[in-house]
Amino acid sequence: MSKIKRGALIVIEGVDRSGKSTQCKKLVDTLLKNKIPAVLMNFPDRTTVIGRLINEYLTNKKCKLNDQAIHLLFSANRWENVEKMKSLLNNGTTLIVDRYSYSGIAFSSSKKDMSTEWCKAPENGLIKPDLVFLLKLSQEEAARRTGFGDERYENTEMQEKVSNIYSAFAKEEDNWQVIDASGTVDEVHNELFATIVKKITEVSDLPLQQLHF
Ligand code: Z5A
Ligand code: MG
Repeated sequence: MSKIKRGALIVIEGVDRSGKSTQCKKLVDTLLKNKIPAVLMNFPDRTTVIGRLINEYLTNKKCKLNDQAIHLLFSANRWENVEKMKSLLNNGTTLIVDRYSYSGIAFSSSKKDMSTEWCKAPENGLIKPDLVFLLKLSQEEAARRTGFGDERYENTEMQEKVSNIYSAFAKEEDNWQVIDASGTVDEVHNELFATIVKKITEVSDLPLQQLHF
C-alpha cells in the first residue's frame, strides 16, 4: 500500500486589511476545486473556551488582562489545536492558516516591556510552517480598504510597529516569502496559489518540523 503523503502547513501573515482572510478562503476553494485536500484555520480560533476569552479581550477595551496573560492565551489557543493540525497534515490535508505564532510575537512584543525573546518562548515546539506569506500593504493602501474595525489593536501606531516586526521576520526566517498585496484579489491569489502547489509537492515526503526560535 502506498504511504499517504503529508499536506503542507501554509501561513498567511500581514497587517490589518492586507487581505489575509480573503486570500485564505479563496485558496482553500481553489485547492479543493483542484482535488487537493485543504482546510482553512484561523488564529485566534475564537470558537474554543480560550478563544472566547481572547475575543472578549479584543472586542471589549474594558476587559483587563495583563500583557503576559493575554500573550499566553493566544499561544495556548494554538497549542490546543496542535493535535488536530498534526492529524490533518499527516493524513494528507494542506492547512491554510490565517495568522499564526508570528502574529502572537509581533503584536505582544510591540507593547511596552514585552521582550521579543519572552514572547517567542511559548511558541517553540509548535508545528513549523512550510511557508509563510507576508502580504505587504502600505498604511495608505490599507486605509483605502473597508473593514478597519475598532478592536483593541486596530490603530495606526500598533499596525506600524507590527509591520516592522514582520519585515524583520521576512529577512531572518528561512520559510518566509513577501507578496505585494496591493494587486487585485485575483492577482494576489494567482501568485499565492502557484507557489503553494509547488510547496505541497516539495514537502510531501518530508517530516513535519517544529518551530524553534
Ligand atoms: N493577534 C494577536 O495579538 N496575537 C496572536 O497570537 C494572534 C492575533 C493570532 C485579530 O485578528 C487580532 O488578534 C489582530 C492580531 C491579534 N489584531 N489586529 N489587527 P483577526 O485575524 O481576527 O483580524 P484582522 O486580521 O485584524 O483583520 P482583518 O481585518 O481580518 O484583515 P485581513 O484578513 O487581512 O483582510 P480581509 O478581511 O481579507 O480584507 C479587508 C478588506 O479589504 C475587505 O473589505 C476586503 O474585501 C478588502 N480586500 C481584500 N483584498 C483586497 C484587494 N486585493 N484589493 C482590494 N480590496 C481588498
Ligand atoms: Mg482577517
